[in-house]
Amino acid sequence: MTNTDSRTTLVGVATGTPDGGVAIVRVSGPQAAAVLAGLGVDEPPAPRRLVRRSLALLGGQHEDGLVAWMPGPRSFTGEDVVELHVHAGERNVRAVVEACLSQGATAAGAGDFSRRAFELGALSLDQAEGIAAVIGAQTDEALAQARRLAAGELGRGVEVLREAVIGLRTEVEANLDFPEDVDDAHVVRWRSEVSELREQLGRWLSGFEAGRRGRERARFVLAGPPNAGKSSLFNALLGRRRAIVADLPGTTRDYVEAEYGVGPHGAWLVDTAGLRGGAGAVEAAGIEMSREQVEQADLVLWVEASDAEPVERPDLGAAVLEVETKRDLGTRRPGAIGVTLGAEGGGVEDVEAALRAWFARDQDRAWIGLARHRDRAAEALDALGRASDLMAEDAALEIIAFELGVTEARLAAITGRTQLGPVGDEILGRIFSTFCIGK
Ligand SMILES: Nc1nc2c(ncn2[C@@H]2O[C@H](COP(=O)(O)OP(=O)(O)OP(=O)(O)O)[C@@H](O)[C@H]2O)c(=O)[nH]1
Ligand SMILES: [Mg+2]
Repeated sequence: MTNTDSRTTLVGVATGTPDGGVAIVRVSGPQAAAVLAGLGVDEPPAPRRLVRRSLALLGGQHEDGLVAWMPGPRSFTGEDVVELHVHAGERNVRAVVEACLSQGATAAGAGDFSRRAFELGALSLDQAEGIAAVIGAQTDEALAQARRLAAGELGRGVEVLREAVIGLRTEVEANLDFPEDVDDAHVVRWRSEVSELREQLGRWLSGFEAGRRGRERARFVLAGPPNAGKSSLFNALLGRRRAIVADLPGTTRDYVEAEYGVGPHGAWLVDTAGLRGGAGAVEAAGIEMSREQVEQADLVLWVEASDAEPVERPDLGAAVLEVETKRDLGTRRPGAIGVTLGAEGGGVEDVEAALRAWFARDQDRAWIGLARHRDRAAEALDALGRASDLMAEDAALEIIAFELGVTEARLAAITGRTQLGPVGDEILGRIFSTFCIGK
């Protein structure tokens, strides 16, 4: 029997922080009450109440814990669930898990509980992915998007669209027997519905990158000629002395990176060696690294000092924010964000505001779909495009209905509300194996 077989009863540690005071051991499956009885708690407590019980472990040991009984289907997995709240600590938790195993439970693998929840219909696939994203979130914005996903926001939108496709397909199919009687007005309406659906899907897809940028850490790379004040600006943005500042051109050699928060967003701020020709071997190696960093940047902060000879800016590829440092010594590029670093400083807050604006610029288009959702949505859009072309060509209704069926299946794959063949099983395995054990 595998862990995904619903006849087994799983046991796993559900709590995430190793340094907490309490750990929760979760038991889920048809034998959950029997496992609990095996620990000396003959009667499950009243549902969804935490009650104190003494748990009989192996070797005559006892653990004083809290027990929650959540009979299916009103539980996380949809099955009978017992949660044991016990003292944390690796050895203690292992002793409790071993006691459950000795009562016939099976050790849960990564994502097994969530997979059960999905298979029993307690969670849709996109919601399960949202839970994994909540656990993996590295920034506040990533967490906010993950919570929306886990709450079913994406899935609900997809279902509305899928219902519309099903409705359309049903109408087309209803006319299969008498295609010669299809009213032109019908076809016109079908075409306009398809075009609305395509627009909606297109909007989602065009918002994917904005959503991704919002939740992932952006790379902001400081680049420019030597001695421009890049490291000074880097330190000023971070609010601490992280990189060496000196009036010697060529001070920074290795690039320096640090985590940098912009409101709810996360970023990496990267300071690089000043770009110039004719440098010695070591500095040249640093310059090579600078170029690599610039290539990977989401945004380059191009830094030049107001008192230096203008340099030809290389092609930077990414979006560029122009910054002019040493404004206390003059102004040469009025269009750039002016900064003066040091005691009489100013302008750093303008750079910060520009970085906030960089994140904010596309937040209203942001879509919370993950890469897998984007891929299925793109396939749905393709199929819908083919349906639309076929309608325009007055093609046979069968093949129009077929493409609408493909559209529907691709949308259904997002929420997982679809027939699961062997391929579906493999995909589910891939998704749930990225979860942590106990989820
Ligand atoms: N007057 C003035 N001097 C500044 C300002 N910002 C930086 N400096 C000075 O300019 C010199 C170079 O600063 P860095 O921050 O090390 O410059 P960098 O661009 O990192 O230089 P490299 O690492 O060599 O590429 C230092 O002596 C700084 O104190 C400023 O706004 N005004
Ligand atoms: Mg430097």
